Amino acid sequence: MTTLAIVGATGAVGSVMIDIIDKRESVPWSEIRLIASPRSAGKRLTVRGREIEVVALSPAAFDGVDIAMFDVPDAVSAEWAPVAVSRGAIAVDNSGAFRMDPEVPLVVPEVNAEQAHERPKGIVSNPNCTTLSMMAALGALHRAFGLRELVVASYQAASGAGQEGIDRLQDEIAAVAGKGVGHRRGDVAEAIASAGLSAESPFNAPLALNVVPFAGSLKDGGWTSEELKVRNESRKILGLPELKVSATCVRVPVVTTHSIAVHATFDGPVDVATAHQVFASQPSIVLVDEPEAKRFPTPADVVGEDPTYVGRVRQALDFPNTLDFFVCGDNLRKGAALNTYEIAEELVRR
Ligand code: 11C
Repeated sequence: MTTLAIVGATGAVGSVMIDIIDKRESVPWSEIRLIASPRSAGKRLTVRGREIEVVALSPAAFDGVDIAMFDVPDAVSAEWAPVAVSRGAIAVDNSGAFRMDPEVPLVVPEVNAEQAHERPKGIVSNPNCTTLSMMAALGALHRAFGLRELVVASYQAASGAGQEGIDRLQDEIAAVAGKGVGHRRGDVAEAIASAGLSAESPFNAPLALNVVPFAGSLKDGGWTSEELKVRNESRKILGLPELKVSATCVRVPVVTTHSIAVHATFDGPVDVATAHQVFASQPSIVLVDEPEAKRFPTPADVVGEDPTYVGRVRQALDFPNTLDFFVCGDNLRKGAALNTYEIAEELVRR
């Protein structure tokens, strides 16, 4: 008898969690409990053909729960994951509240599944969706070649900023469509303003017909929170506390699926053929790398898919120990709901 709770069940990631549970051939849960803010309590959602009423977040909501998956803002997780633990559950948290806590493992099952079982606080963290988009690929390459340095640039989808981000991008696209803008400085912003959209945007600049080299919040030295998460979380997951990492995080007008251009340097010489073998042997990676046929991964081909897609694998011309490649991963699936659920499956497997 194992009870799974989804905290934040009515949110964008919560909905994907339910979709993942629906599509599993079988699940090990005798009960699935849906928990959300009091505003969403009372809604009825169907999971694996059964209607379940959403209950409000409260200490008693965790009674009898074995594993509670959280997808809520950092402050809500910080308060409520320990409550879930005090009521006997293991919390699997997709917020940033505990990721860098040395007593909380940060887990990507393909890379460090065993760490899910050493959790002094009863909490296991799920990484940021940007870090997660490349972790299956990097973990596999690290095992094969020994990772030494990492330089990445992200191409992040609007849904990384939640439903608000999706709505803003769709509204901006509607505002510029058919207007012939994009030829003159400021004409995209003018079209967006003329359509009556607020000057306050989650992206700090027009995203339609544009790219925005800023994701997250500003931190010391001009870095963004997102860039620091990529650095710190990659180090922790790979068990390489001294790994040299430099990231530039960029928002692009894509609804869902983050992409990353990776420049990864290893302990010794690397070649494309061996890297292809490494990628092809990973069940959670799909290799799409046929440059002559112009076949490579793009977010439009990957959205809604569970695996990480890898392509454009090249041995860097001036860096014998370095591979350049491009990854795409659905930021709501492997980047959030799927990895969280895979951690829950790993926990129950033990
Ligand atoms: C984005 N990666 O694309 C972020 C969203 O730390 O879990 C996820 C933030 C986090 O905006």
